[in-house]
Amino acid sequence: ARIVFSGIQPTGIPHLGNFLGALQNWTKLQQKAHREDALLFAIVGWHSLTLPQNPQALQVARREMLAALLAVGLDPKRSIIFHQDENPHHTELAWILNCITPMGKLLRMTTWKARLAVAQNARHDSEVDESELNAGLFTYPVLQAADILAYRATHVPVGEDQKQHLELARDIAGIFNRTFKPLFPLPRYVATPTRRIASLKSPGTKMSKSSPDLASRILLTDTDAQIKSKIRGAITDSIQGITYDPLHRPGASNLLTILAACTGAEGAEGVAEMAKRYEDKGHGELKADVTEAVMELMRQPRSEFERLRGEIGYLAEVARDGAVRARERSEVTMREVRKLVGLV
Ligand code: AQP
Repeated sequence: ARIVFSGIQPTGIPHLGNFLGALQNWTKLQQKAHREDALLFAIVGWHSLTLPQNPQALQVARREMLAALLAVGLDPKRSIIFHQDENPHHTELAWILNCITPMGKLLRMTTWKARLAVAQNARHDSEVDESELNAGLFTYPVLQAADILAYRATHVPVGEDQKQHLELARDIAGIFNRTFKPLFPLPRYVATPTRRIASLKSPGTKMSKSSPDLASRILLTDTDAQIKSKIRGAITDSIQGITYDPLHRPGASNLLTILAACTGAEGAEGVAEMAKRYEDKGHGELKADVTEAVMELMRQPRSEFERLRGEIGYLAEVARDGAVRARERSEVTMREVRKLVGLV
């Protein structure tokens, strides 16, 4: 049987990138799962604290992310949907794993290096060094490894931006297994069929919840009019015709990726096929079709989300039940871990 685990940070309303790169895939996995498979989807509040959060906003975002997971079709009867921060086993295991993880491996994480670059840009100062970043950012991937290993997950569906973290989780599992006793299966990366979705405004970077430019992302809550205006304003280029060339034509290529993903034309082949269809067409036509496809895809989850976000009592109930079921499972792992490291 497979044990599937994935997570998302409660850092705001999910966007089209989260939807195509993660959430939609989770729902598909749930549909395809065998009866004996376990599925766990966590809202990872502790991870979100690695960047400054407004406490009131975080409280709302946490609840709304749960509403979003239900709105895209995750079923609390089938999947364990829970708040990471309501299961202390994650931090307990993270500490133990911290103590066997070489610093050198963490220093090589591209997310860590990227955060450093962000800090340098924000301060216009290339002299800013790692010592000024918080330690949580540095050990972020260890907490992520603990999230996965606490359930002895076998399959982890995440966007390709998370692949390096998953490789680290496998490394850490291997170190634990060799140091103590084989306990953790090496979790496998389950690739999303969709390539990373880029920002509509700076298509060289990924679409992100935390970008200050609201026009750079399409939110689950956007109305048809907002979707239309954001796609109309997406940065493209002035080259005639459409080709898929992410390096030289990132904007147009991103629109092709979105269109392919929204219409179920999966993987590189789907995008190539889409590119062929538009080779003699203009950006205007491509944008109009992308708009239609995105509106169509988001319609149902958006209305479900709008309905659920006010159901505070129901959401609390789902969270409570999810946390109990998650803790039951991770307790089994933690009993073994404590015994193996000598903490009994
Ligand atoms: N642009 C993207 N394209 C495809 N997949 C994406 N994911 C995120 N951005 C894209 C996938 O969404 C899942 C949850 O991500 P997360 O909440 O852990 O945060 P993140 O990866 O850091 O994404 P954001 O939206 O950019 O959030 P902030 O701005 O808060 O950091 C992951 O599976 C991720 O791969």
